[in-house]
Amino acid sequence: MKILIIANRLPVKIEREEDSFVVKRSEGGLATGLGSLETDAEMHWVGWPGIHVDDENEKQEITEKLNELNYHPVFLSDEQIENYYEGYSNSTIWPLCHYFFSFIQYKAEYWETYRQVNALFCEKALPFIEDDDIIWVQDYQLMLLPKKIREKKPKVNIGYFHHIPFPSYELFRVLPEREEVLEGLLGADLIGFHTHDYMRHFISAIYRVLGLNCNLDEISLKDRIVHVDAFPMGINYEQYHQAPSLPDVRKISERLIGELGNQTIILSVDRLDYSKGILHRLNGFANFLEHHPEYHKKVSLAMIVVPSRDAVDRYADLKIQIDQSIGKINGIYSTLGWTPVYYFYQSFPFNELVALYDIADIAMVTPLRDGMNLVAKEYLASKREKPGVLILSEMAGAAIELTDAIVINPNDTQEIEAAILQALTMSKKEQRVRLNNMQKRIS
Ligand code: GDG
Repeated sequence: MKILIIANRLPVKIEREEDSFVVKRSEGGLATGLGSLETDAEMHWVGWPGIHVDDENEKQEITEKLNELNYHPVFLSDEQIENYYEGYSNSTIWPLCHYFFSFIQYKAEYWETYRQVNALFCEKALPFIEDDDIIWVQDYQLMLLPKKIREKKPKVNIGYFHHIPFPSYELFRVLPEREEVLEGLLGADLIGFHTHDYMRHFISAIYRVLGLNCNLDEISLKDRIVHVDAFPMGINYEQYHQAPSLPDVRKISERLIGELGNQTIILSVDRLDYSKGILHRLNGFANFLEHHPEYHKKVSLAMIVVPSRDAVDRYADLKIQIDQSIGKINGIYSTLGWTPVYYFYQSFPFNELVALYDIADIAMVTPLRDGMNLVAKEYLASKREKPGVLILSEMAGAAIELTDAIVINPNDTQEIEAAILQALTMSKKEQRVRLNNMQKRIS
């Protein structure tokens, strides 16, 4: 028996360096979460290696490199990336599942290519599948895959996990391909979501679109039963909890503290995405600076935005708006010795990221919608001697578990402003109590 994870992306990406290829870790919640999975079973991955190559020899070279790690690449053409990944996945399904109704784009070629690429993943995975294997399909890019695998391998165990929210039926129903998408998912034996709400929405869509009843958490089909359940995704707690005491991380933390002096640091870490509420957060911080001059030169926001999907117009536009908003805040408030917003449009190595978690007094995680949000959990797990405060959006799946955070509505910039003040004035004792409760929960 082996476990075969099939995801849009492999947990590593291939990059061209001079005349060879190098393997690097990919960022993102899916890679982090599944990378921490501990199992004795042999584990394989099937997914896109994050690079476009046409040359068959180069494909062969990459395949051999990845096969050593039990990774099996699915190569996609530029056109497939454009229509399946940037198109149907990220311009149709992503805005739909994150309640950005007016951002949804419907194009026949998006859907056609999505079907074609799901079939391609099936074709590439089949040679590795044996009847007693566990196949674990990941996320919204591959919703048709469970059914496709089931048709070829009726006996195999198939799980599907949806990493993003599943929207209410009233929104889901707008999708022209709603029936085929749901039927695709029902090819799985077990369908998992982060929260009971997403699960409930899915069950209601199954009933309204396909007319199928769900008995508690079971959907009875003609020949088999599909289970649906909520599995709030966690992190490798010990890895994050121990990391700040590693000598290499300590060195970075000490350097940062030396550079920042006794400024209070509010940390924000997201992929570039309109669902993450980055502009609202900046507005909340700008309001805070406007109304609380007593905190000038004392508090800075360290904002990390990890480049993502910038080939999609919406993302490119968002990047411009973020640049402008930060430019405006720094333009108004900066002094020679104080920068209100430290802005990084780049991804950091793990050690630097946990050093930032370690030294940050406050983390602001305020997505407009988020399936779970692992950054919130990582920040809490990394806290040791020095406590910290988490400001968390009620629209993140994580808010269901992390009730000791300062929970806010991310659309309300006044509430964000008030939360910053509450966090800044919270006693260390209260910070410790809240942190302990949440650490207990996530560990
Ligand atoms: C999707 C769903 C759901 C970020 N910046 C750096 C870096 N990261 C890592 C974080 C974290 C991951 O990326 C981000 O995970 P999130 O969960 O916050 O968000 P998404 O990428 O949108 O993930 C989300 C998740 O899937 C899992 O199901 O929680 O709701 O949208 O692990 O640490 N890692 C490094 N440098 C960075 O600069 N090394």
